[in-house]
Amino acid sequence: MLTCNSKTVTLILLPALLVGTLYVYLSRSSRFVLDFNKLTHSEDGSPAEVIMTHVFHLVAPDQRLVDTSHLQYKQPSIVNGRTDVVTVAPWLAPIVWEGTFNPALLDSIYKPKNITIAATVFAVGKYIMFLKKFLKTAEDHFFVGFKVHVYVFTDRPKEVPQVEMAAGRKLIVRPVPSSKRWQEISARRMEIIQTLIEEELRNGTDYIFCLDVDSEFHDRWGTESLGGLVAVIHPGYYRDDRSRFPYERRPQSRAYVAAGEGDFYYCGGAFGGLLQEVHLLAKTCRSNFEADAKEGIEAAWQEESHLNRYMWINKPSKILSPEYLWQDFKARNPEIHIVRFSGVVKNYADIRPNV
Ligand code: UD2
Repeated sequence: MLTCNSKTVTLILLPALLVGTLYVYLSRSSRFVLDFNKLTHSEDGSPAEVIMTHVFHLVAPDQRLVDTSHLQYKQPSIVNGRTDVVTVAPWLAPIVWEGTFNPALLDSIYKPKNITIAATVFAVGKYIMFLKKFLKTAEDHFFVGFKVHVYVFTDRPKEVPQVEMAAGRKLIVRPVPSSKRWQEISARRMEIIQTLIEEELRNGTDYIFCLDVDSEFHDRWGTESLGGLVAVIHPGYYRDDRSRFPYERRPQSRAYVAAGEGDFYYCGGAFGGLLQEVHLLAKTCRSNFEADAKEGIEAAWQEESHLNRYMWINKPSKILSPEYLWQDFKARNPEIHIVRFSGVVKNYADIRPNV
């Protein structure tokens, strides 16, 4: 039997208390130091080392400990819900549609984690004209109430509009060179995102989303979109047979997807997830794009083709429905109850440096 004398306290209880405190601290903190050197990947980009994180540990705050009011929310059901759409992928990743999640519940889970979300957006050449609306509408709908750092990459830093931002949210402008080819502007984003993560974000940001600038937010885009590797289903092809997806079809390219293969067609204009997952994606797509270029091949849809190949091999852990990137010129299909983010109508001949 253990008697509690001073020797017992020093030898057993004190170390146990220290270990216990450390465990609670580590399991509560949502952030951890990243060691990018440890993250290796195969030719396809599949991580050789499994990325484990307690960010997936979702703890609903115990309201009795916080204050007296309990968060009241609708009882979840496993027999009533959306029946017009598929809400889970064959590898059991959720597909997020309006009506499949409770925003207040999710926000109450993520709020105590004190997370920071980075967003990257490129506004090179005439695309600067889209930036103001993008930034203003992001203030109204993108992770409202959370710490958001928007990184704008542009060759026209002086033309970046002043947009009032709420406390905890900020805009960071980074100059990038212009280019005579839109394909290059679009494709170089992977390299710049990889470098941004390595050089600036690694110890202060939890999640990152990479978004097209010629788009506006119309409704909530929030904590329901958080996940390890997050892909958005392209609005143009989600009702089509995969033989019609515009994957890269030449086997010489590292973005190649053969006929009869592939899951969904994902957008190049919106993707994200945990910092280290997006780092691996950007690094892999960049190196495959550059290796292709050395052999004189440019994939059909540049980085979007490489992203689609990557997401086929590395299945996204959360999939966002086309609500998360619609296109203004498209009539809304009945399953689209809400358009959250949508590409504006644009005349390519007027805004791109080459056609
Ligand atoms: C699709 C994708 C886009 C990209 C491209 C293939 C969607 C909705 N869009 O859009 O992400 O994969 O196909 O390359 O999935 N940009 C500039 N200046 C330029 C040209 C492009 O800043 O002169 C940036 C800008 O942030 C723009 C993005 O690159 O939003 C994509 O270019 P785009 O909008 O012209 O490509 P698009 O509409 O063909």
